[in-house]
Amino acid sequence: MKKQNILVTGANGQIGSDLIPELKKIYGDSHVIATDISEKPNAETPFEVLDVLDAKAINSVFKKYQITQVYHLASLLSAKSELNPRHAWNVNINGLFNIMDNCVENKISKLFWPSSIAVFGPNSPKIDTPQFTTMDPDTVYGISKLAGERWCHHYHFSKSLDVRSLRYPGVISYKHEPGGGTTDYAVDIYFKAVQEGRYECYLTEDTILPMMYIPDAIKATIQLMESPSHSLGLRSGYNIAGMSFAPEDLAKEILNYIPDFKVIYRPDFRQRLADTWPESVNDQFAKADWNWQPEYDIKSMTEDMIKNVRMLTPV
Ligand code: AKB
Repeated sequence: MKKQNILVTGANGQIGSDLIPELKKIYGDSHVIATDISEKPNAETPFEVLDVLDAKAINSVFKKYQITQVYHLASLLSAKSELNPRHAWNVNINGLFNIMDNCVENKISKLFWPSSIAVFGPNSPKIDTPQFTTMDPDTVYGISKLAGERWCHHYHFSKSLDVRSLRYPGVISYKHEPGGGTTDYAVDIYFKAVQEGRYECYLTEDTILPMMYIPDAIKATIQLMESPSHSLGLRSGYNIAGMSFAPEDLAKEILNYIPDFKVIYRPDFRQRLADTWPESVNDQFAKADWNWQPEYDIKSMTEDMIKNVRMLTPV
């Protein structure tokens, strides 16, 4: 079998930080090339500084490492996108074009691109949101993710690009600090609970959103990418469900570990974004096409998060 060389963009972000070690286990350390707009201390190796808006630079990194597969994770998340719409469109869409065109030119065998539950909008059904339904996102991020999904579908059928995508719910992890999303409260709350015993939440206590613990998100990503192409009926983004909860549910779980934990609720501009997203999604296509099944619920995730955040917190 031909050796695979995997390129990851946005490698320093939340998904990249957990995905790269798993890819290295499969393909070998020197075959996973981490890239990002800047290098951080203790960056994964091999590492290249790469701006996804620079199509020529993408081409030369593809050639330098003889890349065969790409995980294009570089993106601006919802809260940051709302504050800088043009930049978000540029990175999220023109960056995607640059990657897809280079994938076609360099005959890349597979491309992964992350979509989001933000593709849904205020008129989408809120509960058990189907794969195919009304989609009228009115957030900057959601608009770019829905457009990106349509372009993925288009490149698959017009240029035979083997592109695969997931609509990630809010992803919860401890290796990486929250990076400008709306669902990030569900990461931050654990750190503040352990470190300060108190958290100020920017969403109301009863805002239910679809969420997923990082091991499930990584498992879904790799499982989708390892599936045979012919089994995949969707080239836009698969709905994947993990769990659904509101800030008050998470606070209740954390109280089992930190009994005097206090949360105060001060909704800000992110509330509007969350209000337009589903509470839960229907993932029947992911289950049918590639046997998707999550492992973690709010209880098992909280046990693991508290344990790991405590280990990361100096006493
Ligand atoms: C965000 O909150 O922006 C992301 C997402 C739902 O895609 N986590």
